[in-house]
Amino acid sequence: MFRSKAEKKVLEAGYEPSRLPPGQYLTDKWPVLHAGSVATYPADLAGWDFRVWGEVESPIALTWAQLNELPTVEVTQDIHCVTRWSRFDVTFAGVPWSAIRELVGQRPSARFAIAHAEAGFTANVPAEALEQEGALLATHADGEPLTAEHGRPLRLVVPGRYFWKSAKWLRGIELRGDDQPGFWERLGYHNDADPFAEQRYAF
Ligand SMILES: Nc1nc2c(c(=O)[nH]1)N[C@H]1C(S)=C(S)[C@@H](COP(=O)(O)O)O[C@H]1N2
Ligand SMILES: [Mo]
Repeated sequence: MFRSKAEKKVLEAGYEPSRLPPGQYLTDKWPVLHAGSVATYPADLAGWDFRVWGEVESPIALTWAQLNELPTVEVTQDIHCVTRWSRFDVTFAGVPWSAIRELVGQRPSARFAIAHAEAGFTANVPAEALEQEGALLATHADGEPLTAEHGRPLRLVVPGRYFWKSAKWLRGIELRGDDQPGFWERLGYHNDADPFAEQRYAF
C-alpha cells in the first residue's frame, strides 16, 4: 500500500496512520500559534472572570476561584492545526461544559456557541460541539497548568475540528439561536472545520 512520507512517520512513531488527517504531518513538539500577542495576567488572576451569556436563564461571571470549584474531567486527544501540524495524545484537564450548562440554565434555543477570547478573538461552533466527549474548558495540558503561550488560564478544547476552534485566553461563551462566524471564519476559513474532511477553507 502506498504511504506518504507523513504517514510513514506516524507508523514509525507507533501510531495507526488513519489517525493523521489528510494533508497533515505529525509533530512531537507543541507549536504555538495565534494572531496577536500572548495575554498576560497577574499571578492571582485578580480581575479575571469567565462569562456566559445569551440564550441562558441566568448569565454568569465566574471568578478564577469560582471556576476552580466546579467538577473537572481529563481527556486525551489529537490536535490538528490548519497550518498542517498535528500533535497526538495531548491530555487536557478542566471543566466540562455540562457543569456550566447547569449553572446558567442553557435554553433549548441555544443552538450555537461563540467562544470569546482576549483581544476580540472569537470562534464559533454548534452548541452541541461543547457537549461532545472530549470537549472542555481546559486549565491544564499534559498535567501542568496551561502556559501563557498555550492560553493560561483557560482555553476551550473542541475535539474533531481544526484547532483554531479551541480559543486560548478564553473569557466567555455566548450562546445564540443563530450562527455567527468567528475570527478565522470571517477570514475565509471553513465554518465546520472537520480535519478528516479537510474543511480548511470556505471556498
Ligand atoms: N485567542 C486565540 N486563540 C486561538 C488562536 C488565536 O489566534 N487566538 N489561534 C488558534 C489556532 S489557529 C491554533 S492552531 C491554536 C494553537 O494553540 P497552541 O498555540 O496551544 O498550539 O490556538 C487557537 N486558539
Ligand atoms: Mo491553527
